[in-house]
Amino acid sequence: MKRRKFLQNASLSTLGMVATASVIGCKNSTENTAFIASANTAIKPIVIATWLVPNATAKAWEVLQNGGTALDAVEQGCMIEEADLKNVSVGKGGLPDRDGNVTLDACIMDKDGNYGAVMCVQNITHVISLARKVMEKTPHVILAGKGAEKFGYEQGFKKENLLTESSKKAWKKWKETSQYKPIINIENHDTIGMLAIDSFGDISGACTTSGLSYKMAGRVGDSPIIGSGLFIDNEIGGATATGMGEEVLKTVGSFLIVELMRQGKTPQEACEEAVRRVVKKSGDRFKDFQVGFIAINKQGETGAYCIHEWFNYNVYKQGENNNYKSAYFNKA
Ligand code: SD4
Repeated sequence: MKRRKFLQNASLSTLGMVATASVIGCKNSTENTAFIASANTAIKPIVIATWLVPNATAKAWEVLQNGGTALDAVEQGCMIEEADLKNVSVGKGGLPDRDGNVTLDACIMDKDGNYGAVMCVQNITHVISLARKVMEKTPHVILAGKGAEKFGYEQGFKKENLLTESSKKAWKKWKETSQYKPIINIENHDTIGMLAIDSFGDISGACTTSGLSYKMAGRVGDSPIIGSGLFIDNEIGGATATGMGEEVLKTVGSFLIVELMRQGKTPQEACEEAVRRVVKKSGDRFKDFQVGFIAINKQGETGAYCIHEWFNYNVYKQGENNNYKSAYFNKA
């Protein structure tokens, strides 16, 4: 409940940046699609990111406005959240696994379909940049754990303690019961997935997270996995996910959305279809987890959909940085 209040207040507090009242007010997917589609056909540059991350989208926008590439924009945008100690789902300050270790996952994908990822990395804050190094400087696409960390130091990344005092306190409190039951919109919240189109019309995307808090040691979610947490096809568009990674992985959600857009669906329709797929596969379990997707197509049209209310996302386009409440599946 606390978190829900925060989201409402936070959305309102960004109203200074929000130009259109209907942005926050949009309740269902039809309204959402109509607004987005009419407002931003063939718009570029543009950046969209999961959750309330106005500083991250502002950074990406700055890069794009200065003629930078979408790849630079998504990397630098994500780095803002990785460095933000208040974001307990990403980078430094991320909540740890059940052994008290902060382990990070990230991936990045460029306009040519190149992809780089790191998973289960400790002691390095900017894993999105490390993922980019894997993509650009190695013959591989994924490095995990100690090997990724070693490569990071070779590339000049700093060794840092990622566990803040407050994360440590939260972990100690959690250990009192050690009950693992991620709470919708709270413990699976704030992973940043970001998609951008630059002024050249090219698309790139990035995704970075500390994963689910109090996960088992070694657990990896959807975020660093191509096609699940992120997928880009520069001919079609891109998609990225947040929420219960195990469920996104089982439907390869981001790839599914891009393929649905290839078949002619709008980003909104594609996100809705992917969420319905996740829900259908889960039987009744969907009541206990959140999954949210955002997507963009080559024309700069965007879409978002989630299972449960209160997923939101930021879009920076035409000089305006807006936070939108996502349409959602579970109206019960
Ligand atoms: C994961 N999808 O590791 C991530 C968690 C997440 O906001 O999205 N948190 O499963």
